[in-house]
Amino acid sequence: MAPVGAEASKSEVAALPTTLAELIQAARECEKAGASLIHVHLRDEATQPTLDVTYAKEVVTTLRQETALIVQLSTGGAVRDPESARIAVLEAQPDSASLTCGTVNFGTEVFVNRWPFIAELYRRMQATGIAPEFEIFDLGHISTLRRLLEEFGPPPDGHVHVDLVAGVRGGMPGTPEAILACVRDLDDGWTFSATGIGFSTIPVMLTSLALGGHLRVGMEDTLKFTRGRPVQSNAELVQRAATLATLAARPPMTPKETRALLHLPQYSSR
Ligand code: KMH
Ligand code: ZN
Repeated sequence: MAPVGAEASKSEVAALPTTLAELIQAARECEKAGASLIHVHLRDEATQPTLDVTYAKEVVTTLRQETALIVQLSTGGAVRDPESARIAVLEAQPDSASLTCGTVNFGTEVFVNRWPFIAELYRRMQATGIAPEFEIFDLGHISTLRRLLEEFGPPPDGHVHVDLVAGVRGGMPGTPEAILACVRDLDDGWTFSATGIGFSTIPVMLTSLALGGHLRVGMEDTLKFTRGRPVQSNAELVQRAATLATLAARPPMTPKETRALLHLPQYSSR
C-alpha cells in the first residue's frame, strides 16, 4: 500500500495523507482493510516531499507503534532528489526500502538511477539488514537486478521480491502483456507484486492475481477511483484490491504472513 508519493500536490488532492497524523490514520484504515505493508514517502510541514532523516526515524517508529504493517521507506524520493539524501533515509532502519533498478523517463522528467548508485544502495541495504524491494519500471530493469545479485550476492534475508510498476509515462505500459513479459523473466522462488498507475490499476491487479503475484495500490499511484470520481481515501483502494483478491481466491495476507513470505523477521514488540 502506497498512500502518498512525491508527485501529487496536497492543494490539488486534499485526501492525500501528508502529515504524520494523516499518514498514521491512513495506515490504520488500510491495515484494517487488508494491507500488510506500507511504502512511505515523506512530506514536510509545507506538504512538499522530504527525505529528512530525523523525520523518517519518527515516522518509522510511530508506524511501528500504531500498526503491525511492514514499514518500507522509499529511496526513490522525488525525481530531483540527490542520491546522497536518497541513501541517507536508510538510517531510519525500516524493515524494507525500495530500490529502483534503472533509469526511466517519468512524465516530463527523468527518474535517474545510475548503475553505481543502484549498487551502492544495494550494498548499504545488505550491510544494514534492510530488505530491498526491487522496483521494476521496465523489462530491462530485471537485467540490472540480475547483475546486482551476480556481483554482490543475495539480499540480507536471502529472498528476492520485486514490484512491477506499470503505466508510468516513459516506463512499461500498464497492460497484462507487459506484466506477463516481466513475470516470465523472473526466477522461480522470487515473489512479486504489481502496481498499475492511474486506471491501469485494475487490469494490472487482475493480471497479477492471475499470475500468482501480489498487489500494491494507493494514492501514490491512483487518484481517480473511477472516471470522474476522485479517490476519497487510501482505504477504499485497499478495500477494492482486497475484494478482487478474495474473489480470485487469493485473500489478503496478514502482516505476519507477509513477513514470512518475504523472509522478514517477525516484529517482536507487538
Ligand atoms: N517518485 C518517483 C520518482 C520509489 O518510491 O522508490 C520514484 C518512486 C519510486 O516513487
Ligand atoms: Zn514510491
